[in-house]
Amino acid sequence: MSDKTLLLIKPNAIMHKHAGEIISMVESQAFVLRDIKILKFTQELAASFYLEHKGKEFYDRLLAFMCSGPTIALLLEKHDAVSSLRELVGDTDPAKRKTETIRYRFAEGITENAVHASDSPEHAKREIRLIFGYNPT
Ligand code: 3AN
Repeated sequence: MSDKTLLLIKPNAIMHKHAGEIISMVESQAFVLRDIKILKFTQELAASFYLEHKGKEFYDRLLAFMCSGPTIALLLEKHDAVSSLRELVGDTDPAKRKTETIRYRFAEGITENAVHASDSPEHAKREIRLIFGYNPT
């Protein structure tokens, strides 16, 4: 089934002018771009987005980083979009990232990791609603 997911191109990737290359990598894997938005995370939006990480050791660092500059949000569609995009993005753990992934090429560590991709269809729906303000159809 064709479904939708969310990709965030994070502030460090935009600062280093990697947004174009990241979008090219996504397009080359046959994702269809359904919506796009540039935004700057506020503390409130970042806190809602990363609610599940509240209280973790890296939480404050993560929120400060996400609010440090602009982010580009992409609403993407493809067969098995969530798992396909997670594969292209690469692992959370830098040591486990495969060479052909976005994070292998552009992440600068575990927090400043260039991109976010929704990790389940349920989270994709919630995150798309938070960022774009509507429910994906
Ligand atoms: P992913 O984005 O790979 O799904 P999550 O959802 O576990 O990873 O974590 C959300 C974000 O929090 C990560 N993208 C990363 O920026 C940051 N993060 C996760 N784990 C750590 C950690 N151990 N130390 C620092 N930052 C982390």
